[in-house]
Amino acid sequence: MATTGANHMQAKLVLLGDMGAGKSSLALRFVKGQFFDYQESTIGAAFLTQTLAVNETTVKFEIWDTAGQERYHSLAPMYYRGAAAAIIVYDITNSDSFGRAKKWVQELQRQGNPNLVMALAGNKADLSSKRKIEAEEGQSYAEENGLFFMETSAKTSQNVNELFYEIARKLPKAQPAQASGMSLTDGSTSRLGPAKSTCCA
Ligand SMILES: Nc1nc2c(ncn2[C@@H]2O[C@H](COP(=O)(O)OP(=O)(O)OP(=O)(O)O)[C@@H](O)[C@H]2O)c(=O)[nH]1
Ligand SMILES: [Mg+2]
Repeated sequence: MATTGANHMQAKLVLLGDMGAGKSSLALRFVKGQFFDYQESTIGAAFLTQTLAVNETTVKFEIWDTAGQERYHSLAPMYYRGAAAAIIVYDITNSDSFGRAKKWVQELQRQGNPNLVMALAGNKADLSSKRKIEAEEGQSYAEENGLFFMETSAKTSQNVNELFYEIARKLPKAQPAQASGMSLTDGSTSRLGPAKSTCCA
């Protein structure tokens, strides 16, 4: 089919959240379709890219996977400054990580970028027997603060692609093609076939 009218956009996206919440695992699942039970804690930050096709638009995500350890906190503004989107990640089995997520939301709100698309991800949804934070709690916090919410699992892939697609759909478009409808289908399967991926972490 003709590609006339296709738009291409780049979007800087930052992953923020407590150490161990699963930021790197979500990025790795999304970009490479991989998961490691023993994912190393990030030092500084890692950079990855992934391109998605949504409607008539191709979105290249430039993903900054930040380090959650407190000693790296002061670096965070370098990564969220100028970002089009932020995913704030907590671990549903860890109440402290939910508290830390709220702190990140507040910090981003203080930056006052009204166009920032913010998502709250309650990760490790596969560990339901160890759950400390109910989905309703994440959902209502997100609603009160203008974020959208999903529970995810980097381990099982649950909602990982969906999270990034939803962000892509919410990004302000220079030329909106259609109101809705993704070009890739079946959100229940793990492989949606992203257009291209690179990683230089
Ligand atoms: N069961 C389960 N384990 C997960 C999931 N996501 C991440 N993990 C595990 O949780 C641990 C921490 O994951 P990371 O992705 O390194 O977390 P992080 O947020 O990047 O941590 P920092 O880089 O230290 O900020 C690793 O052992 C992962 O295997 C998930 O969805 N389910
Ligand atoms: Mg990490």
